[in-house]
Parts: sequence; structure tokens; C-alpha cells
Amino acid sequence: MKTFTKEIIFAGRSNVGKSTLITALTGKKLPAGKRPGVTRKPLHITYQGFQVTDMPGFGFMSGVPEAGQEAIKDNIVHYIEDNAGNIALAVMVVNATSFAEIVDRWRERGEIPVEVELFEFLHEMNIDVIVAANKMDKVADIDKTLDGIAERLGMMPPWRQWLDVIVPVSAKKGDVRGLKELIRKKLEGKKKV
Ligand SMILES: Nc1nc2c(ncn2[C@@H]2O[C@H](COP(=O)(O)OP(=O)(O)O)[C@@H](O)[C@H]2O)c(=O)[nH]1
Ligand SMILES: [Mg+2]
Repeated sequence: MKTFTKEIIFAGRSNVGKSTLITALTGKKLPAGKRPGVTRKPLHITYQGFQVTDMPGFGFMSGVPEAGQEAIKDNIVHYIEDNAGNIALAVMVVNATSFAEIVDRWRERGEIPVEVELFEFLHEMNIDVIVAANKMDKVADIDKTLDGIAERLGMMPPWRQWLDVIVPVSAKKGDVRGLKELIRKKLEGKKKV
């Protein structure tokens, strides 16, 4: 029987620190910190028997027209649909310092924020999701910030009720231990199909 390498995808708005986070977790370099939107196609690396995929960042990027941003979103959705059977886990990376503000701004305009849409879409596809709240080194009130993120994704605060979903990290500082541990826990026994 043919076996497939299981996949872990990292998705999120541009500039939230996806590439930095993958490098911090795996020790492998990906293009990071360049112009937002530099990651247009899914990038793959292999890590501990898994394929790790850095998805293109969605949302506003200076210099990228709105049609291009929509196309990136469509690509992400299609990629996930096409590979759903093989995706063992999705890590949705958010910028903890701006997530609440961005979500509220979209909602005030009567729109569904892309990250909320993505979170729900992954659930519909039966893909296990971790929300990595990144840039925690810039956050003053940790509990309040994480409660705000949980609530906006439809998870009743306090955020500590959702320790199997939400994990604070600081990719830049290399503080990713909680995420590493949660990924390990979720992937136990999921390596091959
Ligand atoms: N303060 C802080 N900055 C970070 C953190 N992680 C990433 N960054 C910065 O955020 C910017 C975007 O990072 P990048 O990994 O390219 O984001 P991507 O577009 O989501 O792949 C870079 O300037 C990083 O140095 C973090 O944990 N804390
Ligand atoms: Mg990137």
C-alpha cells in the first residue's frame, strides 16, 4: 500500500511571522522578513517525517492589488481542499498585537474577517487547528489579549479553557516550546496513513 507523508500547514495573514515561526520550530530557513507577500506559493520543507508547508500570506499587502489578494485566498482554499486528506494539522498564526483590532474593523464593515473564515473552513474540512498567537513579546496584558483572540474565534473565554487550541508564542525570541509540545501531542500516531 502506498503511504503518504503527512502534512502540517502554517497559514495566516502576511507579516504575522509564519516563516519566522517555522524556522524557530524546525531550525530550517524559509524566506522571512522580506517584503510582505513574498511567499506566494506554498513552500515545503521536510521535518521529522512530516511535510511542513508555509502557505502564502493573505490580507492586505502594499503593492499587491486587491484582485491579487483575493486570488491568494482562493489558492489557499483550493490547496486545502485538494490536500485535506493528507493534512494532519493546521497551525493558524495570528499577530497577537493586532488580531482583535483587525477582526473588529472587518466586523464593523459587516464583513467576515479572513482569519475567522479560515478557522471555520478548516473545521468544516475536519482538519485539526492550532491557533499560534505570535509576537507575544510585544503584548503587555497576556490574559486579556488571549481572551480577546479566543472570543473572536468563537471560543468562550477564559482562553485557558482552550489550551489544546490556543498557544502563545514569540517566534522571533525562539519562544515556541508550548507550540512544539502541542504539535507533538496532536500528531502522536498521525504520521502515516
Ligand atoms: N516582535 C516580534 N516580531 C516578530 C515575531 N515573529 C516574527 N516577527 C517579525 O515579523 C515580521 C514578519 O515575519 P515573517 O516571518 O516574514 O512573517 P510572514 O509574512 O507571516 O511569513 C519580521 O520582521 C519578523 O522579524 C515575534 O515573535 N515577535
Ligand atoms: Mg513568510
